[in-house]
Amino acid sequence: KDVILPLEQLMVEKEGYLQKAKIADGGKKLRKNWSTSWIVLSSRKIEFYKESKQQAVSNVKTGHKPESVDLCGAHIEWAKEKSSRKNVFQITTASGNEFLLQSDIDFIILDWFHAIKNAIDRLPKD
Ligand code: I3P
Repeated sequence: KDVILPLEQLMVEKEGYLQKAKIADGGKKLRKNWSTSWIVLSSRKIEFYKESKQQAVSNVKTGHKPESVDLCGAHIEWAKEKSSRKNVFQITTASGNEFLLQSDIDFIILDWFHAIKNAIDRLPKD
């Protein structure tokens, strides 16, 4: 049986490794726990994989799902005060999930910030 995917889901805009900490779920604060995540940005969502890219690809084949974040109505902002680490920004979703993303390498975090901000700005707000 054929699986038909919306075109936008096929359009990966950026992917790579960042440090990630989810700090709220549906508005409820979570204990901060940084870990490396393989991150895939497409036009209206970000997917967070706990594993390496290779592992993520094989897990997709077996139906294992990454954490998916809807960018419609989301906000992005630098979050210097939320961490002792450098180069941290926060994504807050319309559903009240909050994620911190971080890299020690300045150009990497700047590229990600602008790519995600551009994606959010292109989307309808609701
Ligand atoms: C947290 C851990 C995080 C740290 C956080 C600590 O401790 O050290 O790395 O965040 O600081 O509470 P634990 O592992 O015991 O939960 P940063 O690395 O971002 O500073 P915070 O509570 O000030 O956010």
